[in-house]
Amino acid sequence: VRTEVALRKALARNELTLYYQPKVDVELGTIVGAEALLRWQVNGEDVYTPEEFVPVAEDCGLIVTIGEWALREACRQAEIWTRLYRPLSVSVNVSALQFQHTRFLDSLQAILAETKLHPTLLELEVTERTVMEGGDHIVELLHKIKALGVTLSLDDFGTGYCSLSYLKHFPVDTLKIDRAFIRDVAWDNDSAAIVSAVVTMGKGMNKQVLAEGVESMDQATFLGSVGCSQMQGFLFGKAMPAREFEERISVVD
Ligand code: G
Ligand code: G
Ligand code: MN
Ligand code: NA
Repeated sequence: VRTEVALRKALARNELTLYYQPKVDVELGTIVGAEALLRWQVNGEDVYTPEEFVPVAEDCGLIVTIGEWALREACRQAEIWTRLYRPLSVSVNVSALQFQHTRFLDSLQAILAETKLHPTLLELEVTERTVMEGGDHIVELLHKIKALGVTLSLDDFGTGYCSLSYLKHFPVDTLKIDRAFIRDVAWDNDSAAIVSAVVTMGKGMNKQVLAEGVESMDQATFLGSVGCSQMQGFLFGKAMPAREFEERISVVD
């Protein structure tokens, strides 16, 4: 029953929660932030994965409400962690539909004001597809978001269908290299060449580069050797409940 009705009920019953996956900087040797990821749970058990229910929410438009909730919740949480421990950034995935909604910028500003999270500690993750299909006003919107101090990352970088030239036009701060490229990086020459080139390109363009899906030390070592120090993946931690993430940051690491 992956329907709109079921999703609405889930929202009303507070069955949607956010998990947090650590983002680390291996040069600094610390967790620098987290990516907030939606979970639909009943009694602590996942009922549907985000791959299953996010597309449904997108189709019926509920992603606007859900996305706004997730944004507020992630900001609220990051502000608490920053106040209790140290500055930690939070990355929130934003769907195309949510992004294109007329009230997105207003709601973003309202959430920042309400939660008092320093805007530079919020990163919005958009996909190549979202920016490509967004039309001319997307560039303007991205600039307005950046004017608030909020940072932008291109999620699943390299898997979209667009040309590199768009990178010149979209003011994103970070490239998140898709885990499909990281998977084989320790032994496959082509993957290694692509990743190395993306890191060089990103740095040349004054962007941060983060590798997703890092699962092994071999992968992390390779990434370090080509100058990519920001990583996310099972090697450092899966997405976890807020309380568990807080335990990770509250110990000196
Ligand atoms: O958490 P992973 O565990 O399974 O997430 C799967 C996918 O679901 C992610 O790639 C991401 O694109 C999407 N997703 C997770 N959380 C959110 C969210 O808050 N908003 C949107 N739009 N997508 C999300
Ligand atoms: O598309 P997006 O990157 O926003 O979503 C992240 C997805 O990647 C989530 O589904 C998350 O569970 C998954 N993921 C995160 N780290 C790893 C990893 O190290 N290996 C694999 N296979 N998947 C991961
Ligand atoms: Mn993401
Ligand atoms: Na991704």
